[in-house]
Amino acid sequence: MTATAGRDGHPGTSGSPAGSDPDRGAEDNLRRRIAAELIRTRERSALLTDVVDDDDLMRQHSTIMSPLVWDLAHVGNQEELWLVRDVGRREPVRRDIDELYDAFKQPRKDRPALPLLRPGEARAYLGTVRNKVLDLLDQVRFDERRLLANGFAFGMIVQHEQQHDETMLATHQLRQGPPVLAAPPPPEPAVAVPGEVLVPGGPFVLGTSTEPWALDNERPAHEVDLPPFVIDAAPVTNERYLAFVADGGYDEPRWWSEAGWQHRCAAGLRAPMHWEPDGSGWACRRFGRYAPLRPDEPVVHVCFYEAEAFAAWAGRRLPTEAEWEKAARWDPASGRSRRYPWGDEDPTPDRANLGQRHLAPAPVGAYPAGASALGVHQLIGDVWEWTSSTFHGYPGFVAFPYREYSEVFFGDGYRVLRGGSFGTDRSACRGTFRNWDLPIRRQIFSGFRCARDVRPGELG
Ligand code: AVJ
Ligand code: FE
Repeated sequence: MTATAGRDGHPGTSGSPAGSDPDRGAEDNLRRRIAAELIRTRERSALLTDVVDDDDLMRQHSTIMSPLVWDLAHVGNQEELWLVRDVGRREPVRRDIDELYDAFKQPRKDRPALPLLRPGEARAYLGTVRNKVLDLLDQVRFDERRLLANGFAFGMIVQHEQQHDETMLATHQLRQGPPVLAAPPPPEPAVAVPGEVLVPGGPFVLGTSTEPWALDNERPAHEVDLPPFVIDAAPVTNERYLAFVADGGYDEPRWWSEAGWQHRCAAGLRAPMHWEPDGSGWACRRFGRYAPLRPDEPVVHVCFYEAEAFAAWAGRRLPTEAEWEKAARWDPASGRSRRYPWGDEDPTPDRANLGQRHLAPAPVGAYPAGASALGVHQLIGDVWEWTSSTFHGYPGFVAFPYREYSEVFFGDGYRVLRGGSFGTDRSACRGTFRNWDLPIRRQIFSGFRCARDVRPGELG
């Protein structure tokens, strides 16, 4: 959403949060922006579920994914729990279905066997909940509770629905059968992108305490001092990844971590997910269509272990999430951390490949307007980028508003991904946004870029 720019690390320039402004006009403006975001988001959920028939919606396309109709009703149930019941203090619409749509109570593999709402019932349920929400949005006072400050509860629900929309898009990619989704191709490269960028050592501000709709795991802002490092100016492309495959990288245990090699063998990995042998080379299947691999496109559908092995083969490593964020947000001219690589303004179509506007990552060089102050390209959009970091709370972390969003996933089991993919909505990514998944997962739109330490003498 268009929110007041957070200016972390510069107390003197903190924007005044629109929602806490006692002025009625500012509150109405926030209401209008929230309603527009809710409606825009629901259009996406509808598109993703209207393009297939009822049987297809009820079916499980992969045991690691939910039936699409589960995601749909779950989105409505979260909206009911947080906005109708908690924020609006209204009577439950369907208390009887809470358990069915509780992700912690229902393992994914069991979801198709549950007595789920049929597609027509699910759509009607979402409509009933949404009408109540739009009604209560008109009456809500944003200064009443912390949960409502700057419209946070609504922003959290918008981001939740958009995250499930991205998950539904990944389910579409796993679906068998003819294509049902279409979009224009991403833009062509407009500039040549250098190989690597040097990021000077020194402190910078990581995370945020001011971004109005930032989730709990992005908070609080805190200073981190990093030694200098070098990071790829663009995500690793199919061309570079193909060289690793062709060099026998998948058959050489020395490039893989112990856990990575074990997984490579158990899962029989030979190439990224959705790559298919094509004569002597490879093609890829994307939303039901076959296409040759485009060399200058970021590689997508690799797991953390594959990213880690490529980096070792290339004589590099994955960046930590702090390194990724410094490359993305740190502005050497001001010393300040910006909301996005290009500055504090919200994403626009010329800055980043987001929101399912295109159904593929864009070739390297297609988004010069999205480059960071240091000249690092395509950090936001295209592909989620694996980092070497495990998922933990920042110093001073406080779960808000519920432990189950982030805190229960803290630990060494998950790896952090940054930046968002072509399937991520602009409301659900920013310079501070943290995604996480198991290191074996690759049905998500995941790629990576490499980093390395500075070589002796390189700093001049
Ligand atoms: C942040 C993408 C890992 O999909 O599991 C959705 C988001 N949390 N419903 C997920 C989420 C609750 C979450 N990720
Ligand atoms: Fe959810």
